[in-house]
Amino acid sequence: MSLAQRLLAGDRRALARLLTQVENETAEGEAALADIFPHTGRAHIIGITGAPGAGKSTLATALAKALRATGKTIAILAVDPTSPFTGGAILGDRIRMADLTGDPGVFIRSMATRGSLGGLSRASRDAVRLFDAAGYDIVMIETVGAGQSEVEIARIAQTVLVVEAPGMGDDIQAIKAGILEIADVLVVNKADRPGVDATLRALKLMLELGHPALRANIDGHHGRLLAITPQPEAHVNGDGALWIPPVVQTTATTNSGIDVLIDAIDRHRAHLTASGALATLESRQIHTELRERLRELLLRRLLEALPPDALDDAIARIQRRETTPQRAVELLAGEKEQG
Ligand SMILES: Nc1nc2c(ncn2[C@@H]2O[C@H](COP(=O)(O)OP(=O)(O)O)[C@@H](O)[C@H]2O)c(=O)[nH]1
Ligand SMILES: [Mg+2]
Repeated sequence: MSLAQRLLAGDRRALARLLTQVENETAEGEAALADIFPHTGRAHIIGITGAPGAGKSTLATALAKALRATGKTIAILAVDPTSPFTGGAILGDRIRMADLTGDPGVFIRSMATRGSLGGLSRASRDAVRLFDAAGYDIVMIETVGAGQSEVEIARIAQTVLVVEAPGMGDDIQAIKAGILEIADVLVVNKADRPGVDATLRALKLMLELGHPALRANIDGHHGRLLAITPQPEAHVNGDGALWIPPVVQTTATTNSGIDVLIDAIDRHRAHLTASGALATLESRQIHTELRERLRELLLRRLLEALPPDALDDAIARIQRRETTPQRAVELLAGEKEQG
């Protein structure tokens, strides 16, 4: 039996080996991804993002435990785009998530950055497909909040949790611009710590100011809601149905608020399905992936077809101001004759 067949039959070792193949972009991994693709599209993919230390890993563990109690199976992918080392953060996660090891209904895997963010997002997407085909009901992707990576998560996930912790007080600067735009559920974790109310207030205020739908509500222009351009993937509002991100308080270390969070996640999934937004979201995600893959493929082909010195020659000519970058590109792409 091939590794792909073994994965589909529920073999954990085959899954682990294929995750490595996919991470290393091997031909065997590519072939397996093609074989398993028809078996994907079932899992609920949940992205978890937020600043380091907010409690994402603890929260993922608490969520996994509670979801296991309902019979669901869970895969967790911990992605660290900020550090080239599989250092402290991931080691800490291993310890936090140790409670879950030994349960055949849970699979935990970490992935550190190697090369570009684009490479990481591709590897994460493929890893999620492996988990999905292996039959996990829920796939969680945890990443460190590092700007671009949140957006990359939103491109893969169906439901995005943005996790904050008290301590920022009223300093709404602490919430990076743009992060609220990708949130489907806002989580204020460490609700046992002082300052929770201030954080909740700040978040709700940010939400009211920043969320186009809520802003429209406040303005009283209900009719305009349908005309609002949907935000990036995470906020597709199919058929005009509206999702306003709920704000949920949790204490991950004592499993407090986890049931409310699971309810919010379930409601978001139900919203996506009922509104038709799930299909719209998937079609946008495929669109993005195809563009990325096409870009890579065409660039690789073009570079392979060029004479070995073509790029260096172009650079030298640009540096001597004999040509411009624009003209050089047209020439390299074969769109203009040399002249
Ligand atoms: N007091 C308190 N500490 C928490 C809570 N959740 C997580 N922590 C602690 O916060 C630290 C960072 O948690 P971790 O899950 O690694 O955060 P991550 O970097 O966002 O994944 C750990 O020491 C956790 O035990 C919580 O709800 N309350
Ligand atoms: Mg973590």
